[in-house]
Amino acid sequence: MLEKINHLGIAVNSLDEAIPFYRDNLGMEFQGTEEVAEQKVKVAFLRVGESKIELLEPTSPESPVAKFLEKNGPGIHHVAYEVADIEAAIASLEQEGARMIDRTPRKGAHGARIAFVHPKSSGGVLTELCQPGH
Ligand code: CMX
Repeated sequence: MLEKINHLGIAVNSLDEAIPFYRDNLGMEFQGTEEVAEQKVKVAFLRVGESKIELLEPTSPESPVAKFLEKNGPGIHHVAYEVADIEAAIASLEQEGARMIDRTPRKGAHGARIAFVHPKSSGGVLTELCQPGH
């Protein structure tokens, strides 16, 4: 069902302050920024091998990432697994009893279709299914 890790999401207070560490100190390839209105975040992608790091800055106090930062401070927010058929992956997880936050896919960055599994049913790790848009 899962093809690979597509990206790790990392919550940050400011993209401008966080990007230089990943791009300049760690030497990752900066791929640009994008606002994901539906998720109330601005994101930056940095490539590492076949995976990516997604830095997440909230654009509103109601953003799930703003709540996360308030409670935990900056740090790893979610793990995103790539799937070829997101509807099938959601159906399979639900059949196994997982609690989906999104029972139908939403729009993510780069035209991807995404759906989150609730951290309460995935061992405390917010888990994203991600079907690339290309
Ligand atoms: N990882 C692990 N646990 C998390 C978490 C995270 N990222 N975010 C929240 N939780 C935990 C909380 O710690 C809390 O646990 P306790 O009850 O033990 O204290 C529980 O989940 C409920 O959290 P909450 O702070 O009360 O927040 P909400 O219930 O309002 O929302 C969640 C939690 C996961 C349902 C919500 O953040 C959500 O819907 N997330 C999915 C969407 C999202 O995160 N979008 C941003 C990224 C978008 C992108 O990548 O494009």
